[in-house]
Amino acid sequence: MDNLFARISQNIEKNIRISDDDALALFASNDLLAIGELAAQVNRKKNGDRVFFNVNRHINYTNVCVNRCAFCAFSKETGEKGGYTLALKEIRKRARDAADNGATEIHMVGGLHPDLPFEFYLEMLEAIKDDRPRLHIKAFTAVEIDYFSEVAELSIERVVERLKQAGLDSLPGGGAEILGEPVRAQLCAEKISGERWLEVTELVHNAGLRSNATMLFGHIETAADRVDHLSKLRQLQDRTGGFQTFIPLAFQKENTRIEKAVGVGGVDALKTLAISRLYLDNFQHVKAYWVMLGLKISQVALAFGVNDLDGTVVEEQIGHDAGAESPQSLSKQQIIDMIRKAGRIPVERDTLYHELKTY
Ligand code: V47
Ligand code: SF4
Repeated sequence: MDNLFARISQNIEKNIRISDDDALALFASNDLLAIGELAAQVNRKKNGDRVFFNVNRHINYTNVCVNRCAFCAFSKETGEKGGYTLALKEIRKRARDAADNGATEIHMVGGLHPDLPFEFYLEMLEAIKDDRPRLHIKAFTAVEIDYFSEVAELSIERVVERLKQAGLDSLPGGGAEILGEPVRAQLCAEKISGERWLEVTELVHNAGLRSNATMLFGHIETAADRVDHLSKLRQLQDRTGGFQTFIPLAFQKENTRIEKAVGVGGVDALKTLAISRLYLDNFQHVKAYWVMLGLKISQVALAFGVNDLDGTVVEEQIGHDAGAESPQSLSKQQIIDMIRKAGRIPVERDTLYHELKTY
């Protein structure tokens, strides 16, 4: 095992990327601090002592969805109690309020609604941009883009072009789940395949939009599934360079059909973040999404290769419907304090990682 750490450390020095076998060996290792130190070393080289955050607001425009992913506690069938679709007026109001309270980004995703026309999504973007043209709209996962192309009977290229014209600035990283098929079939059989997620993402990058990548972990997947997932992302990033940030999402099990999952403990969370940092040498940023990880683990993650704490969020539904115990929202000051108390330098960024202010 000592050899493993020495070898990886030397490889980092020589910019040799870590192999799948080494990543698997790291997952099998219990030397959390050694893994964390290696990841911190890589992050220090890439990003120094600075930790990014942004001021944003999430808007989940509908929870009505034609899919039934086993891990999702958020979605409802048409007509089911608790199903909702926000009116354009309400979406507009939330975005306006967010901008007036200092937000630079709207993060907007939703279920695959059976009846909404493609124009609805275009109008949402236009309405937000109409009111607050400077707001960056990060919206729609590759899963939604694929669905719009079906609904509108347009190619992916055309869908992306229309969304861009209407105001779409970048894409979040959802819908990736676990990209490898055996697990994906059990998790979300109706969702687009992992291969299609990668294909749509590649087209999005080719159209000049940046996006993020996520990995939903801590349910039924093995370490080998995680490494395979990372490998697929690293290969796509080699081709496009379009990914900005990697975000491992810790599975929340309440109200899901995988309630028996052991869930994600602190050790697994930190190990997964650190190994992701080590493996994804072509990603500039690794984000600890505090909504799913909790505030304390997210703060500790800053010593395990993480350099981004996402944002203020304001109102989160996907994780909280599944039992997440984190708050719904953080103030800018709370995020700054979290970063400072970890001995790091808080930097407010916009969605594309332009630095807005160092605290
Ligand atoms: O794709 C669903 C996940 C994702 C659960 O790009 C769950 O900046 C945990 O992608 N437990 C949506 N996770 C959220 C997402 C995201 C979040 C924050 C920032 C960014 C970004 C992207 O949430 C879904 C799915 O993988 N999810 N259910 C659950 N029970
Ligand atoms: Fe629908 Fe997305 Fe939930 Fe799957 S994860 S059921 S696609 S809202």
